[in-house]
Amino acid sequence: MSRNLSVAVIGAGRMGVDHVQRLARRTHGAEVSAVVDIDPARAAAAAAGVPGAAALTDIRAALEDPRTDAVLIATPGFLHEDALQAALARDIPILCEKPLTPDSVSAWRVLQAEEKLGRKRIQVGFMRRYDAEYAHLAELIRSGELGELLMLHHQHRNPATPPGFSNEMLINDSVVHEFDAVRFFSAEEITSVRVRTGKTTRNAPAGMSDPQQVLMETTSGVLADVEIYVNAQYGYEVGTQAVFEQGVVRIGNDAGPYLSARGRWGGIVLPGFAERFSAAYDREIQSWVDAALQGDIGGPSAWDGYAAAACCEAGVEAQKTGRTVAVELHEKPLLYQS
Ligand code: ISE
Repeated sequence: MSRNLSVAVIGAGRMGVDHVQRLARRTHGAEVSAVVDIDPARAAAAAAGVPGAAALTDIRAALEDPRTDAVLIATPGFLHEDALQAALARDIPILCEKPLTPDSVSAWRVLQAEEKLGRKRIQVGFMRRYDAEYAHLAELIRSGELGELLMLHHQHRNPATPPGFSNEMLINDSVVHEFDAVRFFSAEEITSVRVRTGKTTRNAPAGMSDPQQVLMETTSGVLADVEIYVNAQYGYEVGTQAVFEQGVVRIGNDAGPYLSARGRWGGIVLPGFAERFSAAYDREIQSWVDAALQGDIGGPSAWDGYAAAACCEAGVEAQKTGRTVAVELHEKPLLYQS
């Protein structure tokens, strides 16, 4: 394909608007063919000022447009399956914001539809894999330079949560990133999840336990724990300590620059995920466009999205019961074994 990849962005909420600007202004080889949203005013506002971008209210109109080469799905997770099935029917490249779908059963239906095409078409929006520190840690693990990976300690702190954010969303919307991170770092499946709740911050909404501790184990016995704290107040901080046979690696502390002034010193803490992972989102979308222009797809696959959905289901059950819950997965289809 000599020309730009012409992308229809589905969903004009916060992530959709962000991706429209990213594709139009910061991604080489891409342009926006349409912005689709059920609210015509939101679609028009998101498409405004973007050359060639039509404002539509129906994904099928975007898919029927011969200009559309690919779709980026940024609607709420419960709308993903319909959009994915429609885009797979067009057999075009798809970037689907996490989650692939909200549950493993619907995720498995999407995998079966993709498998029928005989090739991968879906990349799932686990953008942390494109964070420079995450990529460096993954390379260190693969190199074996520090011996075997033994444990992973994650801190995932949000300053506050939007209205309606629930206990379940701590798992499905937030810890889903650590489920993917542990699978990415260990290159293994997660076999069990346990969730512990304890003393709760007064800054959490009624009924929410915050912070929570999520414990997981992988196929070879790597132990991972996540402090998920979504009303931490002070800022947005996502860090990981990886423990090896011959060393420990720490990533995610926004060092700054360190400032010494007015009798104080310290680094900076960013206000939110959009700032902390801005470069990762850019790399993620550039990587997806580059691959799509070559007729390929890389990055987190629909299998990764399905496995994360299964981990979330186990996590929510563990959160509700206090028990350690096994993660149940189908056998991995051949398409996803390479
Ligand atoms: C949010 O939806 C995200 O995806 C952020 O990356 C994550 O840090 C946050 O906890 C989620 O609520």
